[in-house]
Amino acid sequence: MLEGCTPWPEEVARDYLSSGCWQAGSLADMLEAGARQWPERPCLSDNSGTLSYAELNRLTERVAGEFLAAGLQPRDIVLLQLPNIREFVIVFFALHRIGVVPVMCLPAHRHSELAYFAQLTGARAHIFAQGYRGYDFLAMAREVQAGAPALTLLFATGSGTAPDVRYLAPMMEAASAAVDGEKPLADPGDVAFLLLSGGTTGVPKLIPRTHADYLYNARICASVLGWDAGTVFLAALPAAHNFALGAPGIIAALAVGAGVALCASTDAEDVFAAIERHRVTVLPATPALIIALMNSPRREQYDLSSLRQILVGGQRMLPELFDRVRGTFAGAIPLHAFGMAEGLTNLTRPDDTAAVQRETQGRPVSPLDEFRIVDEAGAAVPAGEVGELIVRGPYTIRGYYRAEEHNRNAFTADGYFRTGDLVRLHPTGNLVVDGRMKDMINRGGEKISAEEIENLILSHQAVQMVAVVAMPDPVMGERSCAFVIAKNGATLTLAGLNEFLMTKRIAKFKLPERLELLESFPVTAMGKVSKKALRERIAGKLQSENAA
Ligand code: OOB
Repeated sequence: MLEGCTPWPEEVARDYLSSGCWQAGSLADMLEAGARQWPERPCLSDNSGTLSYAELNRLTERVAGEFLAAGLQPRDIVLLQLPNIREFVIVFFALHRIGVVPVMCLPAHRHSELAYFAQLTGARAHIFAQGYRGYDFLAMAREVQAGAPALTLLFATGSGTAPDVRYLAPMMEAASAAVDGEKPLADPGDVAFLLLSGGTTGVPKLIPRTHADYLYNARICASVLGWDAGTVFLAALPAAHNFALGAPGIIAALAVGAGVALCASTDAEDVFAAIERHRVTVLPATPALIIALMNSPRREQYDLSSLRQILVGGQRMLPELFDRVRGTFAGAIPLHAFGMAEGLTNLTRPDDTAAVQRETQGRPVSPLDEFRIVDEAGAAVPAGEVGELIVRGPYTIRGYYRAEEHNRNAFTADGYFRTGDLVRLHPTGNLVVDGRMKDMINRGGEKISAEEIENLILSHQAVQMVAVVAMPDPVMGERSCAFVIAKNGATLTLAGLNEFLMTKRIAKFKLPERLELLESFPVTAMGKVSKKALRERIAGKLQSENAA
């Protein structure tokens, strides 16, 4: 396994292999098998047209050859930062063909996140989309490169003439297929890529997912959902995120010969147009996205009748929202996807009763997922009571990348991952998410680590103390609110604070959306800042403001 990663214990790995859930072969081998089995089937569609399985595989081979020619080698790590365009999928599989490990960055990430990933991993390349959404990714890439000596290669979408950049458009047309025959066969235990954690600590953690674990995760999701060649999956949520990538996601669709459509925007009209154009059957969405789609006045103008499954996850879908989705998209069932980048995927099933589909967040997709619901001492809570969900299994990691100290707390001694989610067992055996223990803000499915932002705010000269908490929001579920005690005589506005935070060059979605200045913070019996009291305070304040 890649250095800095925690393998499954040997005997456990042997069981996963002998039971057949882990199989030989890499993600690239999966695509190649698809190209042999159903070469002409539509595979990948975006605004520029549709590629068949054979075409996608051929492009992947070419780009892999070009990556090798540029100097990338098996086990190198690269920063992959592409939006939902065909190059994302082509590059992703090309890297796997040659055993290169991408860090799955989001297009929203900026200098601060990328520089950190580059330094932590010793990444050798950065692959980005030129000018995507008007942002100068090249300038950012060069700056990141300046602080990361191993990062010698830049790859950009399209074509161009910058001497320090290699362009993907000509690479996709190159005649080379240099990888044929010399492709390293991935060991099932090899790390395929590093996903980003939702994050509860000062810096985001990287999650090593192996070829075998991810393929199993994806395949079992597809099977549970009954996907087949007639399925068309739409990725409008970021493809680099576990929900759209494989749990269930793009990989799950390609594993069963289904079609994948990509939409580079989550604007309601763009999503509707993609559904109509590609006759999409499965739409994964966050509650915030599904609310935006339902609230859009343009919905009636599109033919959305192909939709069969609407997977809602990233955040809890309340029963009332479930009812609204059902009433709005006739012919499609809303299903809960309660997953995490660390592994465990829970789904409600298409054949669950309506009550179970409405009221629970599903159950683990694999019979080999072992979960427990425990109290603070780690003892199982009585059935039906709320406790922390802990889990281990064939596709849940045993450790974050290069995070030994953090891992000691994040996992139990016997290898269970502490999810930080508070759940209870429904009488049917499904899980109901009741809350969470982890200190993060879940902004429409996008996770913000409170500690990460607090550390930045603390470096502002006017700030003496800070606590960032979630405040309720009807669309995003939560938004972040910064409570600040200013230094004597100093003052601060939200605009001023955010201007300061933008100089730290972080992803914009992490900016607080409200600032509350206090003289002192409420504390717990232990004398710690009570975030619970702060959350209640801002929730109460919002309520009275809305009533006024
Ligand atoms: C997904 O993955 P992450 O890694 O961005 O976030 C995981 C966390 C969970 O631990 C939980 O706190 C929350 O997001 N969450 C949900 C949820 N789905 C995720 N909370 C309540 N209800 C749900 N349905 O968010 C993710 C990964 C794969 C599939 C779906 C979501």
